[in-house]
Amino acid sequence: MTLQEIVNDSARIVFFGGAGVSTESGIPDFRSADGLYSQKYKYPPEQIVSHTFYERNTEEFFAFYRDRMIFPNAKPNTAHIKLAELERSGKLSAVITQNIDGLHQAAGSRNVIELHGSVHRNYCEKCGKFHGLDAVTGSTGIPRCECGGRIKPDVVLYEESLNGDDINRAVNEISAADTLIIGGTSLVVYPAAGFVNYFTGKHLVVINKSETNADRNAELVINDSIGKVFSEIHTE
Ligand code: CNA
Repeated sequence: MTLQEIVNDSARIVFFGGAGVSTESGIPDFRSADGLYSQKYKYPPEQIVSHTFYERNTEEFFAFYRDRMIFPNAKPNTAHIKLAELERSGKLSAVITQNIDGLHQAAGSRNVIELHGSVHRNYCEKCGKFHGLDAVTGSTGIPRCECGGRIKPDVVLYEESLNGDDINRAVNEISAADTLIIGGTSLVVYPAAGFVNYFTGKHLVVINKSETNADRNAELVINDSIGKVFSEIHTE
């Protein structure tokens, strides 16, 4: 079956995605050749985005975070827009993303499970008050709350655990899906990557530029740009 035929045959699609969904919006991923992991920093990026690094080198964490992880001007691309259309047409029940950029909501998707949090939510470690993205973009050094506390982005760093409600929602959505489309993810970051194993539905599709662990179980594997692939999908 083609992707279009699979979409036509589905009533409850779940999309599970990662950083590759947003590269066509100008946000670099981690593991592509031009991704953050192949760029040179004083510390390896995977170390910088860890809880230990955040605690020990907070200023350097924020320098990297502001420079390489926040893209306030990025716009949703065709993949984000088509996924929102599929939800509106009643075919798609949830988008589960490892991304922190908020572009699915910007495109109009409503049921979005952000397994790794969002750059748009930030909270004071002292008084708990929530702040928007401007608390980070509009400050220098370590962002501070009015109360003097440190403001931490509500994103899941390496060594930190995922939110339990998000895990339950993701597992429930994937278990209830008739079609799971995995796209733009290397599928190597756990526990998120393991959630796709809860799928027991009809059609498993992978759309990713490079190989993934899910390929061998998939009915259809498309090694192409996700924006291009989604631009060819018609919603009914
Ligand atoms: P990753 O490990 O960087 O993998 C991305 C995958 O997408 C790779 O396999 C690429 O081949 C593939 N890819 C890249 N561009 C495209 C494209 N246009 N079309 C199809 N495939 C493409 O990223 P994962 O999401 O798997 O890793 C998980 C990390 C990355 C999560 O914790 C994220 O929070 C984190 N991250 C998020 C963002 C964001 O929010 N936009 C950006 C960078 C990193």
